[in-house]
Amino acid sequence: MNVQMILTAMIAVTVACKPKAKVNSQAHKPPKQLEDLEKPEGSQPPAPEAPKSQEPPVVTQGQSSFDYSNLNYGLYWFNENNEFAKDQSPIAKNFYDPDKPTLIYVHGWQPDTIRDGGFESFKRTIGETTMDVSPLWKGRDWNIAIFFWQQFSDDDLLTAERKIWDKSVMSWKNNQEVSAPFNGNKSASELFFDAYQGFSTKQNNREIRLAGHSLGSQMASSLMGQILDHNAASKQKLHIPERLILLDPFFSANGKEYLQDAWTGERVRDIVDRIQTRTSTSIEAYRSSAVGFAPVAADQNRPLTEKVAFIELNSTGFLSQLDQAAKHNYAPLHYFWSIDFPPPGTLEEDGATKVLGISASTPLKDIQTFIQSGLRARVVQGGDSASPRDDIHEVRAQ
Ligand SMILES: [Ca+2]
Repeated sequence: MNVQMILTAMIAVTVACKPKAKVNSQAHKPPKQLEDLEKPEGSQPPAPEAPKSQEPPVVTQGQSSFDYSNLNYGLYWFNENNEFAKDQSPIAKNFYDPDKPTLIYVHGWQPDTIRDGGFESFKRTIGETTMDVSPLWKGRDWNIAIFFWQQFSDDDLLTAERKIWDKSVMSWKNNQEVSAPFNGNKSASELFFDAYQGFSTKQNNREIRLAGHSLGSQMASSLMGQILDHNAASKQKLHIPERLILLDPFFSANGKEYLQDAWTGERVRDIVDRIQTRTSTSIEAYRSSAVGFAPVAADQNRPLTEKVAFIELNSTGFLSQLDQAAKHNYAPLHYFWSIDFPPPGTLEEDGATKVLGISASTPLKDIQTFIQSGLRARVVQGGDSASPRDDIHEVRAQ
């Protein structure tokens, strides 16, 4: 099956988000100024109110749709109602709290998304199943964000992939489907780095996960490489995500002139090597379809799967084998949903180490043990339901 056709169908499913009614957020009062609290008794009557400070107002309202007549991209924080607000300070804590652990998700290719007014969110539909996973994470006190770059990635597949690495082809599309050159002089992954740097400098909690779907896996990997480069060159170190999650990643075949003839999957493997040499970041990779690690018209990238905690999800019998688009889209839903259940149980071959299965709720140390043990897993039970609740993983040596 043609990968471009599969991915085209996939996107049509993913981005069918309808704007919903606005929900009033709680009014947010700024903290009292110190001088208000420490005013001595008998002091002068209060002076006329000083002019308002130049600080911008606290963002308390989210949005539930995009205006594609202008260019919008960046890191957007989600509240528990699947509304989102662009990363900026100050922002209400129900969108972003620097003291909380944080999940940052980045989407992939988005053909025709701008024409259709669509976008990804944490409310996802796969086959008969619609699931809003944002309450699962917000209820566990996580910040959750999406890096949106759909006005760049709404392009032909290979150009969208190239924009991740090569600023010379950056253009964006408006709601009239007119493309314009991007004047920011940065690639899509460099824009992602800028957004991450802004986040990292205000973030206190170091429990950070970075998850990318499809081409978004290349975005996430490139970001990791840029963080390592930055930290090697600068005294102002950025937080390094504890966990990198590649969800049905896609790498096109063949060497790229813009990567000095390297394949995109090869470039990501190089970054993975650097991550594993220099950091304690754990890396998970989930395959849910014939698109991810595809052997035809793409790069299967077997050497990558051997370096990370690799989980084969394509025993997803609740979806038709012909519907590879839905299977491709299942990986993010599976990962986000799995935070709601204990780590999956495992069946093990004789002599295998007793390990936990891999999911969003598996502790970091258990994922590291899994990787160090040279194991891989595949779902052998529970594939006839979308929920990860009933999944059993078979674990075996690589
Ligand atoms: Ca299941």
